[in-house]
Amino acid sequence: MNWTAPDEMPSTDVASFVQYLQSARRIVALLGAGLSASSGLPTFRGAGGLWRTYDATRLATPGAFKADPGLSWQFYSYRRHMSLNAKPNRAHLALAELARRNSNFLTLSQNVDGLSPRAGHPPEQLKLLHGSLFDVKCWDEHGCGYIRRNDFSDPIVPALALPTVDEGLSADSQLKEAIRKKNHALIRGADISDINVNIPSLRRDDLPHCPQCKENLLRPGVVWFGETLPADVLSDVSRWFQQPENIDLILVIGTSSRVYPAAGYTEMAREKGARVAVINMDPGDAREMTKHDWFFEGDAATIVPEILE
Ligand code: BV8
Repeated sequence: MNWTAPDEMPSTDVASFVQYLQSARRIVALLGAGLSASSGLPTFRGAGGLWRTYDATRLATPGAFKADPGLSWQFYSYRRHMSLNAKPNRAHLALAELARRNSNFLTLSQNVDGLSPRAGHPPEQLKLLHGSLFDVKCWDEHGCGYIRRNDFSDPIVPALALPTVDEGLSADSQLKEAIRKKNHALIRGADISDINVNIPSLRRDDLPHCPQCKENLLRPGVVWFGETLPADVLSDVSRWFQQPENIDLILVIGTSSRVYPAAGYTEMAREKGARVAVINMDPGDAREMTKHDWFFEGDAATIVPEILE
């Protein structure tokens, strides 16, 4: 990890950043879960974060889906539900505005919550590195190639409904009760494995099925650990980085920069001449990042509109 040597502490001076931003032409932003924290969505590693309450490698992998598609779908259905009920915050809106103002600005988002698209970010300048909760696609190594946008059904199938507590238990009370307990654990942020109820996985027939090939399940259109990022996204991003012109600035917003290859784009931008501005709630996380020129500590939803407008 390249530390910023003490005598080269990053600047916290907004005026110098704003002055530089005015002259910057090619700008890239790398976004993480911290950008959506103020919209009420939990981050991954932070207090109460999704990773703290479950082991991401247990849930955000193909193996987890194969092992228990019902558990995986409940995890993603719960996050779809939360994201659909969240709103883009002022940082999402400011980044969309910057993209409209500057066609040489590219946003690389690790977030799957759909908030940047809903903020009106020009789609051709927004690359969703890890896919989206609101795409569904045919599941299996080969699959039939079916992929569709689905940001309208919550839940995507009745079995994934978050049952209300006072709901009467119907004939399949065992299943409903189990789902209720598991979902309340999810909502409480408890670790699912802590529940000492032997929760039967959802019946395969109750899970979303591919309408095209009819036999495979549908899966969430996110990139799991161990999966490569979407080929079209990777080639668009590398084409942008390979343009001969230097990059003037990278904004690293609300990310712990621990997941690769996404986190590697900061160093790549620096190697193309970019100056680095980090916006993060945690100076500790910022210190572990590659050498940076500005560090603005605090909530992205407050800082980003201030420094971009
Ligand atoms: C791959 C979708 C090829 C699913 C996610 C080197 C090169 C290549 C690969 C690897 C490598 N080293 C290791 C790997 C493997 C792996 C990896 O990176 N592992 C990590 C754990 C070390 N990478 C992969 O598997 C990738 N695939 O490389 O393919 C390949 C294939 C096989 C083998 C090797 C290579 C695919 C990774 C994609 C995983 N999918 N999401 C889902 O969401 O369920 S990752 C997911 O977690 C997010 O998308 C995001 O990327 C990551 C979480 O990071 P953050 O967004 O940064 O969130 P976090 O909570 O960590 O931090 C929040 C930050 O915000 C904190 O700093 C906090 O202080 C700050 N903050 C909080 N509140 C605020 C705030 N800041 C401002 N304001 C606030 N209010």
